[in-house]
Amino acid sequence: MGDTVQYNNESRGVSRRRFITGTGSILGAMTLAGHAAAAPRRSLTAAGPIPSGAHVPVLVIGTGYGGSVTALRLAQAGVDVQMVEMGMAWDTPGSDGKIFANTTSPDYRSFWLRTRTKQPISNFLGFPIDKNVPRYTGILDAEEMGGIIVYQGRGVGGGSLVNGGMAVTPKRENFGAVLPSVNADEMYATYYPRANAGLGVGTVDPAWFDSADCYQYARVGRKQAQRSGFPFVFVPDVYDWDYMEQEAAGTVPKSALAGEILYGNNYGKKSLQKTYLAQAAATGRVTVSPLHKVTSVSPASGGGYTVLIDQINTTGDTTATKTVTADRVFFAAGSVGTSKLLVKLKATGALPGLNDQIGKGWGDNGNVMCGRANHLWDPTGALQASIPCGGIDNWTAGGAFAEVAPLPTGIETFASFYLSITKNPNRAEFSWNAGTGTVGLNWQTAWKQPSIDMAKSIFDKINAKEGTIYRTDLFGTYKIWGDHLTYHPLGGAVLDKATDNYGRLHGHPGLYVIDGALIPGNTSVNPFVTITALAERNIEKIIATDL
Ligand code: FAE
Repeated sequence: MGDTVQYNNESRGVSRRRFITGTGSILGAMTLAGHAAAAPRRSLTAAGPIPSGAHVPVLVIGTGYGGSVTALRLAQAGVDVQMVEMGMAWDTPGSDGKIFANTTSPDYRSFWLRTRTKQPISNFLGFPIDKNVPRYTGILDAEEMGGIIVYQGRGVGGGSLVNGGMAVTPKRENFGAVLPSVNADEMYATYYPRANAGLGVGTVDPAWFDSADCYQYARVGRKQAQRSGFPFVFVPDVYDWDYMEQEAAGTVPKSALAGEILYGNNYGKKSLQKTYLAQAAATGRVTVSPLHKVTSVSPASGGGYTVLIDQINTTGDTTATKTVTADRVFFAAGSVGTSKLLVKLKATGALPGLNDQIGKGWGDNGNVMCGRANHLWDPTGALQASIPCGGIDNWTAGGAFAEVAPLPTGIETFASFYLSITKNPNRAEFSWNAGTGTVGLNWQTAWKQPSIDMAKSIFDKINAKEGTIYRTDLFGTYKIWGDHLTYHPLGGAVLDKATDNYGRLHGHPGLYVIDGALIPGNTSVNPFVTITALAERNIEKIIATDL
C-alpha cells in the first residue's frame, strides 16, 4: 500500500469504506446516504408542470446540487418550493428497458439537442469516434463557448446525473484560496460534514481495491505514481461501494462495471435523485417542472418577481410560454446557466440593479486530460470500473491533482488515463452580444497552457521514470492534451462580489445565487462537495434571516 492515504482529513486512517457522517451537524442522525436508505418517494413531478399565471413563494431555477440543497432545506422549514428544470425527469426507461444509455453506445438519450455526438475523448487509435444521433433533449450538454467546450448535466439532478461522483473535500490548507470570504472553521466543522452526509459519500474498501480486476488500471496508476515519488490518494465517491462489489461478484445488474458514466448510471450511483431530491420529495412541499427553461426574471409590479418560462418538447421546440410570479427566486442553473441568465438580464435592463461583477471570475477548475502508453508488462485491464477512486496529489509542489481515470473501452489498451485539476490562474468573463442576442465567454484555448505545464509536473516525471510516452491518439491525430474542455465550470456570479457573502444578489432583494457560479473558478479538487457545502451554509443563513 506504500503511502496510499485517504484524501480528506475526515476519512484518513479509515481502513474500511465509511460513510462520512455529519459529526456535530443537526443532520448527524439523519440517514441520507443511498438508495437503500432513501425516504419513501413521492414523485416530484406528480403535481404536473407549473401553470401560467401561478404565484409561488419560492422558485428555484435548476435541480443540480445548489438547487437540490435549497429545495430540501426550504421545504423542511415549511416553505413550498417550485423547481424549474430545462432537462428531462429521467424517470422512465427507454425501449431497451434502461433509463440511461451506455458510454460505449451513445444514442438519442446521450446529448442535449445535437445531431452528432461530441464525446470528450473524440478519437481512438487516431480515428474519430463521434457518430450521428437523433436530436433530443439528452442528458449531457457539450456547450461550445468559443475557446472551450463546457460539459454539463441536463435533467432533474443536474450534473449528478452524468458525473463520476468523485466527492472530494478540499484540503483545509487550500480552502482560503477557494472561498476567501468564507469562515473555514464553520465550513469544516459543520457544512462539509453536512454535505458529505447528505450526498452519501464513501470510499472504496482498500482491501477489495487491491484484489478487484476492475481497478487494475488504478493500481497501475498507484504503482507508477509512487515509483516517481508522488502520493496516491484514495478519493471518496457517492457510488454505492457495496453495490460495486456485488457487480464484481456478478450478483446484481452492472452499472460501473458495464462502463456507465457520461450518459447516466442505471444502478449504483447515488445521484441527487436518490439523496437530496428524494428527501425533498418526501416533504411533499417540492414540485419540479422538467422541460421548462427560465428565460427572464424581472421585478413584478406588485412585489416579487415575474419569471418567464419556455416549456419545451424533446426536440427542443417551445410548446408554451408561461408567466409566473415568485416572491423569491434562487438561481441554481449552474455556473454557465446562472451567469448567462444574469448577464442577459442585466444587459437588457430586466434586472438593472445588478452590479458590474455579474459575469466575471469564471474558471475551468484547471481541467486538462491526457493519456500515457504503458509497456506490455503493465496492462491496465479490459474491465475497468467507470468510477475513479484515486488520484495523484502534486498540488502544493506542482499545482496539479490528477485523477487516475478509467478508459472503459472493454478491451486491453495498455493506456493510463488522467483528468488533472490544476491551479490555472486564468479567469474569463461572460458578456452580452446585442447583435445576436446571446451571451458569450471570452475564454481562449491558449489559456490552458498553465494547466498543461502543471500536469506535466506529474506525467513528464512518470514517463521518464517508466520509460514511457504520452498517448497521442485520444484527442485527435498526434495530439497529447485534452485542452479543449472542462467538466467543472465555476464562477460568473462570485460570492461577496456579485452577491453578498451569502449569495444575495446586490440590487434586488429576494434574488439569490446558490450554485457553482458563486465559486471563483477553482476548488483545488472536484467541485460538487464544495458547491453543496456552500449551499448548505448559505441557505441556513437565508432561512434564519430572510424568511
Ligand atoms: P448543475 O448541477 O449543473 O445544475 C444546474 C441545472 O440547471 C441543470 O440541471 C440544468 O439543466 C439546469 N438549468 C440550466 N439553465 C436553466 C434554465 N435557464 N432554466 C431551467 N433550468 C436550467 O449546477 N464534480 C465532482 O465534484 N466530481 C466528479 O466526479 C465530477 N465529474 C463530472 C463529470 C462530468 C462528465 C461532468 C459534466 C461534470 C462533473 N463534475 C464533477 C462537475 C459537477 O457535476 C458540477 O460541478 C455540478 O453539477 C455543478 O452543480 P451546480 O448546482 O452548480
